[in-house]
Amino acid sequence: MKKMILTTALALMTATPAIAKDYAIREVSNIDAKQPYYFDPSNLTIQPGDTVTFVNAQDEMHDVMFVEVPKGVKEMIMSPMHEKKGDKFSYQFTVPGTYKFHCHPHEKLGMKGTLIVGAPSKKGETVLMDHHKMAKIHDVAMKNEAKSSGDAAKGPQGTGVIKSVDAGAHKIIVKHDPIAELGWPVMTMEFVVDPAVDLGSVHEGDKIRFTLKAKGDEDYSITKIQKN
Ligand SMILES: [Cu+2]
Repeated sequence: MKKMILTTALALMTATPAIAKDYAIREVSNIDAKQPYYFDPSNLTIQPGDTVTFVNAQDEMHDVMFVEVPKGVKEMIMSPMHEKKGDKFSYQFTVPGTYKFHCHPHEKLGMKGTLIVGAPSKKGETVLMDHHKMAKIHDVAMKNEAKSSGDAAKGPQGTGVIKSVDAGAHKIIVKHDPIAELGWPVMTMEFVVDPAVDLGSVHEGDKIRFTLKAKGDEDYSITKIQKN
């Protein structure tokens, strides 16, 4: 009898497609609290096809980076830096499993969370998408390049599409293709652009080819942009 009910329930579930839902996770700063920086909620379970929007709750620097994801996820999921209240980043999750994320500026202060899509991943079913590791791969690549060519100024190159241009801050957001040299998968990232590059001639939607320069440990600025 129990089995029959279950079968009926399953049949109903497949006959009626679930309606995709939208969820919000707030990026909270509350310096008076015991835990001054946190995601609210920091643990959330959703269903495949649902969308989560990360929203900055105040004028404060936060971002979200997914550092462990189910194996079927082929891209790095990360937001640009949020600075203003209301800055947000949305992503639709289709691959079931366990996702772990943190805020890069406040990682060491415990600003992190876990998202379950459908059901949790079993051991060995997730992969690390570690930006720190990527930065190390890059450092090695840069050193090797400097050694072999004697020209450290010529940085890694990428291609992508401009998502937005902030001429005032001289920054752009680019959805770039994989950059093998840096071990980067497809990502949407914000980059500071060198003052010498004219941002007046590039616009949202432009396909570009760009050159990167390491700036600190894990940061990169764009030194050259060409339309592709
Ligand atoms: Cu943060």
